[in-house]
Amino acid sequence: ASRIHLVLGDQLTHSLSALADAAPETSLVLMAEVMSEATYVKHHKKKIAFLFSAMRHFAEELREKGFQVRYVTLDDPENTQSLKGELARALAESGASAVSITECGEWRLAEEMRSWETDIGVPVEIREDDRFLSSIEDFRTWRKGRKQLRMEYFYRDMRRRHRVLLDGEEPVGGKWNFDAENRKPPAEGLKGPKRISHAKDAITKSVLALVEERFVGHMGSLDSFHSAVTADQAEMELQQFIDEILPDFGDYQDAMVKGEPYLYHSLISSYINAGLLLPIDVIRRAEAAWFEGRAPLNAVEGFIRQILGWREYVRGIYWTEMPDYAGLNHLSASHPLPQMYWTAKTDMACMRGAIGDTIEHAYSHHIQRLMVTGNFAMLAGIDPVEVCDWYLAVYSDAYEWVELPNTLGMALYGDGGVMASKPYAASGKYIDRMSNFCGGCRYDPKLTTGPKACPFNALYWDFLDRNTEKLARNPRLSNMYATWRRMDPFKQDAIRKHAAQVLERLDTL
Ligand code: FAD
Ligand code: DLZ
Ligand code: SF4
Repeated sequence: ASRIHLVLGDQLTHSLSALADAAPETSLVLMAEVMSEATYVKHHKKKIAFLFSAMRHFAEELREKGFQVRYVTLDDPENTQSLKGELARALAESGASAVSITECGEWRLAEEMRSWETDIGVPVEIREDDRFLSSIEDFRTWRKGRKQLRMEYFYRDMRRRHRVLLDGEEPVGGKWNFDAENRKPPAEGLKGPKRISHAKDAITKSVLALVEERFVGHMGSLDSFHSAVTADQAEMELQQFIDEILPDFGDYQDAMVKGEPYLYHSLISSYINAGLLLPIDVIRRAEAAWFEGRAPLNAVEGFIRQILGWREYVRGIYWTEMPDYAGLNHLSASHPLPQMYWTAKTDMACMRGAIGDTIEHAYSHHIQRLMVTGNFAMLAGIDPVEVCDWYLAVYSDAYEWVELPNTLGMALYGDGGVMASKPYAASGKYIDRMSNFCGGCRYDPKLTTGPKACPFNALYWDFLDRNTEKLARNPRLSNMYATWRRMDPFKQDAIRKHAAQVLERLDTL
């Protein structure tokens, strides 16, 4: 072969730019399972199993299309356990003299790749990842000269640029954003539809055995693994979502129900992020459901905004803010991450639910990530590096380009407002309204002090109080600060004392 085309674990797309000029006669496609990628954080077992099985299936598909594929398994005795090592070895053994790669999703690896050409001594061509709908350069241009970045304006531009849900130049339905309709609390007894569970084939079974053996001590269990591992299987789930679930996506987007990890969410983030589904295809399918009258606009617009808006926006923020971004700690938060994040052992029913779902499924939906585990970490002042490492490890859809802005920026306000116009801080009252967790909790969302008080409540006021200097000037918080200032000083004092006690016993809540 004369050229090596490297395909990373989250690049499992046949139209990938690295493969654009691949030809069976002259090309060698390289894929490698390596410890350096599998352990830079302690990824959840289900995340590693999903990715390795999907990688192996993708390699099979390439072989069926006639390509030569060099696939290095994790337990191959010759495996150098790093991508650079595997590339160097493949070059030496194949005699190839050039390399094609699609730009990768994490700064850490992108930095490393910059030196490969010199280190290995052959031309390494790094191509744009055109699976995204905005290139990094487009985003850089978009943000240039803007003092405050807001997703909403980026999103409108993207709607126009890709002509999504448009009527001429105007948004269908007369509004760009129907979010106000998407905040319904859960109705009594709300249950999500039953989801597809994929059978495990021989490839998946051998991956599960490998992961069980090699990743002892990583979060999770593989017993209930049922994920899609091919594009066809991911497509089945997308089809079910569009037909049966999307119509209710909008109404219950922010709702949380005990024992219902999925509700009306699509569960496709790991598939899109790994390349099994293309974002533009997903968007067109949802759009068609509205045009054909199969789903209401608040659901379809809300769903499309997550993919065409938020997903592209956070990626743009990541690549235009890194590398400094990862070190920001605007609120000087420094507590260690409480043990409950690894064990789900806590009397706080909402935290137990959200973390329990995470341990079981390597998934929890957006509002649980943002308003339960994220909100708690922000209010308690947990060190953002520890929080970000946790999110990067435990979700099967987690890659730093998407995890970091969501965690550091959106959930923790650690970037001081690059991502969000105010901290998403909320007390137990919000969780009580949007979920059914509080009914089964040892704590009471209506109490702020005393042994039964919901820990979120005192922490909420204490968070505002502690951060007065940094936050009180934010006009979107002025009502909350006014309420705090009007509060009886004795009550304020009791809240501060209770918050201090809560912070002392974060590991026994
Ligand atoms: P749905 O609710 O069905 O949404 C549809 C799709 O929209 C998702 O599949 C996803 O591709 C996209 N999307 C939705 N919200 C976002 C968002 N805020 N940013 C980017 N894309 C979005 N998402 C990840 O893909 N990887 C992560 O590592 C990740 N970490 C997060 C950490 C925190 C603290 C928070 C608050 C959010 C994080 N998200 C992350 C965003 C979001 O929570 C997940 O994309 C979503 O929960 C995935 O589930 P779903 O496919 O059922 O999504
Ligand atoms: C996440 C991951 C894991 C667990 N393992 C591998 C692997 O063994 N080989 C590989 O090519 N990619 C893996 N990945 C995905 C990479 O970490 C991902 O491509 C980079 O983080 C850039 O997004
Ligand atoms: Fe969570 Fe507080 Fe409600 Fe308990 S009372 S479930 S801790 S919000």
